[in-house]
Amino acid sequence: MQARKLHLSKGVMWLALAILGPIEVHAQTTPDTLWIQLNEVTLAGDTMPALRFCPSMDWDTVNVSFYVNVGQSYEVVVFNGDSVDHGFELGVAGWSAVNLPAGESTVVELPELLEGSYRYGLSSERGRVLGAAGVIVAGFDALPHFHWNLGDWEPARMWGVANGGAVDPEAPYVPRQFTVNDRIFPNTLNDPFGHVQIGVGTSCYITIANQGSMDHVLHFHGFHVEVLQASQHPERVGWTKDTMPFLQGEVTVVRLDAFQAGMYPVHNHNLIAVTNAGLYPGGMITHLNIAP
Ligand SMILES: [Cu+2]
Repeated sequence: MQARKLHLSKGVMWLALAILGPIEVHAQTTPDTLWIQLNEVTLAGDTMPALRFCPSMDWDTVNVSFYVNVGQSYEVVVFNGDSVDHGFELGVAGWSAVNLPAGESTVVELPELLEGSYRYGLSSERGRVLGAAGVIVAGFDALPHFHWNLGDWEPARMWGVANGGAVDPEAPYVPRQFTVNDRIFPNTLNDPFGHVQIGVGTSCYITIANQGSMDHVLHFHGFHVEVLQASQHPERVGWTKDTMPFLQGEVTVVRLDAFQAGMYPVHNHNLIAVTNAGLYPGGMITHLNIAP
């Protein structure tokens, strides 16, 4: 049973590794508090302003994604560490953004959810462009469950927004960095939540959330996966495919049945998105590592 392990601090994790052997961590249990923090990230030489939902007061470059139980509501405290007000957004019908005043903690009541994966984030342009967004997974916990938050980043546009500007809708959008869970390849292979590592003859779920400002398309090598959820393409549920597009904001859940061992890439089919600042290979690439 690999899903639903507690998030552990690095020190505790290493201690646990020394005593118990490897622990697989795929997502966090429901947090009591989310900390919105403003800082900077550097990817392949580009330094950019960044907003993240962090699991503690400490800055973290990776947004929190977490599990909830199906049909259970939760109160989560959201601290807005940014200098401007934000709204807490959740990708469920009828949700209206919860106001998060700057510098304050606000209790957000997460509703009872049906089995599925849901995008959460900030409602403002600043919040979206600076990348504060993750997923909440309800159910789908009978198998290991990995997640891929897809992101695209144009540093000049981000600095403009961070300094109080607005995105020019007429300006061409030319991102230089492309991420899975806020990491570029090959660092995607160091991601316990995103790097699929399971044994041959076993299965897992993968949540794929397009958190970016453009549409994306992924190609799986080695396997066709079954679509269990596609928030903007309900007709795809039940399809078995190796290539799939994801509209902006779309959240998809697939099931992978690992019938053969080996190392198989999954990559963006748009070749600019498999580069780091123009250099190939990079960006939105991860691997399916299926142990014999
Ligand atoms: Cu391919």
